[in-house]
Amino acid sequence: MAFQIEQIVLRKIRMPLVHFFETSFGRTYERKMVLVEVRAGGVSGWGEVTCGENPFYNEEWTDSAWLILKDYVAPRVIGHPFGSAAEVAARTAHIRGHHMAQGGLEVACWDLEARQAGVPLWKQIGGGARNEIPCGVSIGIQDSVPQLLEKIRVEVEAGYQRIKMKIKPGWDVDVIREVRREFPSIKLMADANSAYTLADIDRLKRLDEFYLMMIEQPLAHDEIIDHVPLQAALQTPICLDECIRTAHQAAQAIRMKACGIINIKLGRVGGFTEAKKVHDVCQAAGIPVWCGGMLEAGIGRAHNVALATLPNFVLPGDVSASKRYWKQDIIQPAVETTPHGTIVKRDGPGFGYELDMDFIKHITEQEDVLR
Ligand code: OSB
Ligand code: MG
Repeated sequence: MAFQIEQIVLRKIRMPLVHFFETSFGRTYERKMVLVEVRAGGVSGWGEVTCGENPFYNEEWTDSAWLILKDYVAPRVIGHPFGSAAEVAARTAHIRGHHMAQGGLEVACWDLEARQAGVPLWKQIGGGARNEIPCGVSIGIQDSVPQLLEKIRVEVEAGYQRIKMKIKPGWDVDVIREVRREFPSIKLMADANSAYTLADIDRLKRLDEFYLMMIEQPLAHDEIIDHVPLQAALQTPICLDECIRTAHQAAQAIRMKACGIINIKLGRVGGFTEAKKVHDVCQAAGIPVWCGGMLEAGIGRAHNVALATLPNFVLPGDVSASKRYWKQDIIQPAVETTPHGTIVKRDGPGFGYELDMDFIKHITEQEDVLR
């Protein structure tokens, strides 16, 4: 459906996390996020930029995303006659990197298009293969093993279908052994966020005895090639996250046998158009995918739910209930899970939740209306 963006409103919001979240690259206590509202013909579409507060997961951070959107993305898209949301990514593809900034705008355009058509976002992107998406949780590095075991117990009892634990050198083999002793039959995986190198191959091989579903991004954030010899040496499938930013890279990684699974994050690949391409490449090659998370607020979470209704999202993802991260979310109702660890897709127009505009205004630290 054709549209022409008249205005873009950027809002920088700040939200404290219920509990700090620690990965191999650091601790996060609160999120600073950019919300993107695109306005056309009296309808608004919404997106959320998923980058971190610092350039530690990838090169982007909240303030870089703000500048990229204001100075490079907005001028290229405002007033441009788009035939459909599927054309938006190509319009900003000359910008090197900064996929999360570009993606924040791109997903807002899909939401806009779905709202203009009066259909749910999952339908607009070609999803709807399942009514409920299977959910797992990502549990950060804790101060102690008993704390980790307690967190896992809470999430297993809440019904989540798989547990992902963050690892780094020194918080890996011995900790996973304790987890396995306590929880011998849960679906368990580990995410290293690039904390190892090929020199650690013997240490990583020791993880095979814990029959993990997968090990996520063990090697460098921009490294595909070194994962090839590592995957050949491991029984456990490698899942790539950070280093897959395009469908082309997904195809290369699969061809080289660098991984057995791919985590798709909307922001990391620049939005729905590229995410669908990654999905299709993986599906054609028989590589299962799941939907990753970036500690999103409600808009990003709702977009992830829509994405995970595409057919090849067969593994439980990192999309979980709002309350695990937020005392109050920016959407209503908050994202909730069923007792069997799923989230039911929404059937209203667009991403299917209401925005809590009063709360959004309350937590907005900066706002810019671009025309
Ligand atoms: O690597 O998947 C990751 C959070 C921030 C940055 C990177 C990652 C994560 C998570 C959290 O694992 C997933 C979630 O949003 O629940
Ligand atoms: Mg990851």
